[in-house]
Amino acid sequence: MNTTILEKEDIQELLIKHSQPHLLEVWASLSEDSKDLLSDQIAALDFKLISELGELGKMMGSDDTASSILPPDTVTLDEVERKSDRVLSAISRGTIELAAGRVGMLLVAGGQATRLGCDGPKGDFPVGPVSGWSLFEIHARRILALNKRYGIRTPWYVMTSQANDQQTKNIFEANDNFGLPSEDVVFFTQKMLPALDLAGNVLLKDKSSLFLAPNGHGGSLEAFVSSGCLDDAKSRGVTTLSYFQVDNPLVRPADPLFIGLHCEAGAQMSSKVVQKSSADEKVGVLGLVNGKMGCIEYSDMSTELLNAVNDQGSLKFSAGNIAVHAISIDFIREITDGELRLPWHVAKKQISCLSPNGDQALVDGMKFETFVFDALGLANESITLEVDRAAEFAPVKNREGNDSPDTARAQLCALHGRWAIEAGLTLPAPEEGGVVAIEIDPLLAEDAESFRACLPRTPLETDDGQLYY
Ligand code: UD2
Repeated sequence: MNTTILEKEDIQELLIKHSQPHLLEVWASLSEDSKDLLSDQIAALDFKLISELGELGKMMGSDDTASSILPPDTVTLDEVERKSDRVLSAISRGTIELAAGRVGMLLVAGGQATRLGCDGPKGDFPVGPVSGWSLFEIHARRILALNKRYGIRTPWYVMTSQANDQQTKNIFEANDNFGLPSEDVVFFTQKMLPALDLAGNVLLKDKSSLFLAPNGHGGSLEAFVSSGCLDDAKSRGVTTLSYFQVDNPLVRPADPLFIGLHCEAGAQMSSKVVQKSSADEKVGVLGLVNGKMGCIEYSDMSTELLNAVNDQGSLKFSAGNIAVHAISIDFIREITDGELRLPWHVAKKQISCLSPNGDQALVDGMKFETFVFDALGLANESITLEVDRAAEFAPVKNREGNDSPDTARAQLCALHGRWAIEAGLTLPAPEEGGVVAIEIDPLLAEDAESFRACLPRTPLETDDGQLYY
């Protein structure tokens, strides 16, 4: 877009009015083309919000919200394994909701995968231990399986950010949407926000662009509505969204029990949790914060709170958030009607940007995000379901070590190996590192029971008496 001379004068006025003088200094030294590029970005800024965020960042000290947290009321793994009446009834309700096509999928994939350090979108990262399938492909195969199971067409809403939108679309296109009809894969983008220095000045990435970062996965709710996805979902008869993150290859977005519990309770937003593996595991914990359901991020918890124990001597705050939610469509409409005000979270970090003296440098700065789990506090009803970590949570966060592609692959192999053994199969010898390379296609089975059911009833016998299928 070409900015007219008048518009450029407006931009200068705007910058003076909103006390961003450093941008003016850069402005004076720019070529006309660079001015065009930068002025488009400046014109799109919400200066009122930027000034609020700058003030918030300056005030931010240690967070004390966590002092009034209580453990949530949870549907425990024990109850699920006992198959209580509530659990059985929820499974049949969830099956009805899924089979009727009333559940849509919402994937958040707008993050920057900084810790994993991959170039493109995280979803393109190969994690299938045998297949080499990417995270996107594994998720897609689960949705394909759901469609196949019930003869339905499930819409998959994929949230990207400006930083990875085109790349993500290219990957889906190059892979024929992983077998899903293109009309059923709907992309939408979240908003971006400028990063600020500690004094509240907008940072520049380079001379002709601002340093912009995605506004957090809390931005998915507003963007889902403003992009038209909510209307699209309604027109397809979707009443519940199954929300999940791109980084967990074991996520079960079409879990009848979870969907059923949520619907039977008339809940607006529900969550799955796992028992935290240790006090310092980097997951948020679900809890009642000042009487309302919420999630306290690990970085916001004091050491005392992280290590607090209950009467039985185990971790008091152990409901680890795996970022899987069921969200009702009407709830999203209701909370976004008017301005959705989720609390801002400030991350103070060193940001590689254009320093005031015009060099590329690391500057102490602030990024701002909202988190989707803060909407839990707006729900009148919310279910928290505890699930088996080994079966449903293998996050890919870091390049190596904990929560890395290697640990996720090993966990997939271990889980699928267990399904195979439970179905009476004999596993091949483990490879180096003790991992048996085995992977079960989500299109074939979603758990041990469905895997057993898809095998032929009678095993065959080899000459030496071994059974095989
Ligand atoms: C998140 C949770 C944490 C725990 C953990 C489980 C937050 C703040 N914390 O930790 O409590 O549940 O996950 O795995 O969420 N994303 C966007 N847009 C954004 C930012 C993130 O789409 O602006 C997506 C991102 O692509 C990813 C997900 O949100 O799929 C999580 O982001 P993260 O990796 O930054 O969150 P993390 O690991 O700190």
